[in-house]
Amino acid sequence: MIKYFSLLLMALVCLGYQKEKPTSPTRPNIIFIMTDDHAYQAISAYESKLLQTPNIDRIAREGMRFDRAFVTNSICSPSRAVILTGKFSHLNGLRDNVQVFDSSQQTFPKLLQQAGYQTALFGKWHLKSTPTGFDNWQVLPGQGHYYNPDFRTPNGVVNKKGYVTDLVTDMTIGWLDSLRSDNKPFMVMCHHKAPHREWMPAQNHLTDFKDQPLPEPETLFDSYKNRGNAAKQAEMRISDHMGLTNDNKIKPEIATSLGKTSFMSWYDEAFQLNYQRMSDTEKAAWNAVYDPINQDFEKNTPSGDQLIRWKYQRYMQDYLACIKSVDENVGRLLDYLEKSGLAENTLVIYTSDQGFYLGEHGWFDKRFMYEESFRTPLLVRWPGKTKPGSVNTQLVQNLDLAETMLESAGVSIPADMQGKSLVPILTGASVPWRDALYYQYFEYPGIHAVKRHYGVRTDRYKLIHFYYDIDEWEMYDLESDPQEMNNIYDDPAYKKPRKKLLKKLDALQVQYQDSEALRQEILEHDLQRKE
Ligand code: SGN
Ligand code: CA
Repeated sequence: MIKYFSLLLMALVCLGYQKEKPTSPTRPNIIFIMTDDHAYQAISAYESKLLQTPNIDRIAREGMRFDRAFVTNSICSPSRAVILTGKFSHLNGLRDNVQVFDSSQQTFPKLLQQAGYQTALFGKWHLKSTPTGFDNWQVLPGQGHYYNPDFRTPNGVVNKKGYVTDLVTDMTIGWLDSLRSDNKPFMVMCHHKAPHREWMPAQNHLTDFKDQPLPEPETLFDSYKNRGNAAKQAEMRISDHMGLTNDNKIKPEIATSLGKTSFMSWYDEAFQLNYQRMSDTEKAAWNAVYDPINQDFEKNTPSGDQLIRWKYQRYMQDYLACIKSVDENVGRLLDYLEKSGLAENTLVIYTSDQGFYLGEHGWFDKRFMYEESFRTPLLVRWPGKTKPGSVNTQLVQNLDLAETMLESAGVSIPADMQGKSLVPILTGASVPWRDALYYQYFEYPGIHAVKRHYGVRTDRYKLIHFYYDIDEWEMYDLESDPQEMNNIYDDPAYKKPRKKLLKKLDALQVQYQDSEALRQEILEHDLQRKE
């Protein structure tokens, strides 16, 4: 009897113990903030010469700044598909902005959802298919609009009044607020349209950079000497391919009367359509700023190098003003986390879908494996886990983000994901890390005419192969030539590192299951599609 009694007692003690013990350690919430085309050169945490971004910088100050964060394919839809799947473009099936994402495949939001996370997505999506893996979503159709945009929702398209960056943040905060009584962890993707082309600033930032001359990059007048044909033939030069109307906000009638017609005539119409989205009050505030710019332009009619300089300044004034709204809204979101008591247990990630040229090499846009577009900003705050103010210089990629979020949530990483979780880096553990990155770009023929290429980047060197209608190799010594002005592929002095890079490239293609045959197959498929 005593024996049974003591057994019962033991069982009760065990039960009681189990009741008190949490079923699992507290899982962090995750806020993933991603901008569109936000260059690291335009974030003050990265020592920008162009503007201050105090709120974005807060994430770096209170967390970790990654100085060597890159993408696998520097263009919007593919980057988003890589982030969702943790797989390179040739495996997740979304290689360019034209294709439709197969949203029936495995993604990290789905895995988090299955593990009990509440998930949501607000803002830019650009994957065409219906978002899956989210309890709640409201996304911009295609590129979306800056003023009074439409949103696709599970219940159809709705129009919202306001400025897109504010609205996307409102939705994110609104959703977080609706979860307050719930004790399930959450993951929300807050995807801004800004600062994507056509760079339309919000009403409260219209004049932020108006009278402030911005420093020009050293390579604004690049002649592409010592580079291959890909750089020479790309159509993304501020001089020749940036539109005076849609991009620089010169009224089509003024541009036409001065004989400065757009590189692509539909830019003029796009400008009108964007302008017409504004309310009368918004238009009046807009005109008060842009009419004098138009009048000055008409009076001074800059040409030659002066016109390039003028276009660069105009471009930067609008681009940076769009970022000011992003920064302000990142501040709103961080303040909300603070006030609601969520900050302590929330992992905050800030990144962009890729980098961007801010006049370097005379360009805007992205796509190339050259540093400005290959690199992307990456700032992470994880209270109690990541040492405030830390800086990391390891080679990391957007391919690693799905794995990172899964591991932080205690969810196992599927074997077919191809990146590496950044959790050990974030928590200060020392782990063996990769010594090279793989890159691929497919959208050619296509807008901006950047040729198909792939390549490898190590700590010091970069090797790129441009293919399809050319067969050219480029190699750069990033230590002696950080601006990538001098292709050393055929330089006998670099024979040894070149050989090593070629070998590394082969190894990475095997590791990531990419191959010459697959590229050929993809090429044939894409060309057929374009006919
Ligand atoms: C639009 C832009 C391009 C840009 C692509 C892709 N032209 O077509 O300049 O490269 O989007 O951008 S625009 O005049 O319509 O703005 S991405 O970020 O979605 O990949
Ligand atoms: Ca983009």
